[in-house]
Amino acid sequence: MTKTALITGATSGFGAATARRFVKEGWKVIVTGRRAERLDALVDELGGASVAHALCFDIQDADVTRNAIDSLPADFAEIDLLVNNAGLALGTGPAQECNLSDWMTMIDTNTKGLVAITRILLDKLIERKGAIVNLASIASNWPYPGGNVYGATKAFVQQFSLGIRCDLAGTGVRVTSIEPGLCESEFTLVRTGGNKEAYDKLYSGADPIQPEDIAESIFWVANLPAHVNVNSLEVMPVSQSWSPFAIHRK
Ligand code: 8X3
Repeated sequence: MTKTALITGATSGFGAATARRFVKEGWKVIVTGRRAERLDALVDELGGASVAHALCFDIQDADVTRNAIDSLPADFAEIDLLVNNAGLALGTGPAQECNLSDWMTMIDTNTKGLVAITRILLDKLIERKGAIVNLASIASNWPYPGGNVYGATKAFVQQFSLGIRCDLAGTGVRVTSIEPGLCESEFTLVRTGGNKEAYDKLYSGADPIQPEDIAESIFWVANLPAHVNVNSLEVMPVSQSWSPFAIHRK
């Protein structure tokens, strides 16, 4: 039986790579995002309307999300896997210099949007003994300067994943938190407000993770035998590790 994955934030990066990975293995995908042209182009690239369906909406609004899910055609209405990838970071500066509206946008998208679509799809996922893969971050686990609200939203995603796994015990639904580290994608351009110089500097000589690496992790997690649940999976490039604690001296 053909399985269907709904992937949020599929217009670039992890989301688009994940859609490609699953379609390659015979899955159908629902790709969601805010940029209709990119979604339509992705659907074409993936093989058209028989294998991919675009849902264009802003995940920050729960009512809009519910309407979008309700609009799914019958052949895309049964969902086996939810990949909660939509999310963003805005800013790299210290908290005392941050813009409050950037913080609210991250909270609305990374936590409230993710919670809303998860709740809206839970009955369908339980019906199919499906799976949820949530994109958290190494920022869920490790604080770093400038991570402030972004890291807090990703810690929420990780804890929400573990929490709903408790509630879903006995349903057969699997839940995983994936925690990527330095990855080369549009994510960094968004975070730096389109600063290509900062983007190039961050990745220079770092051999970062590519979106396809995370798509591979998601595919692996979602295709393990039904009795296996990966709770959390932290993935860094080999070039990334930890520094000593900072000590401010007088
Ligand atoms: C993205 C990875 O290192 O920018 O979540 O926090 S990092």
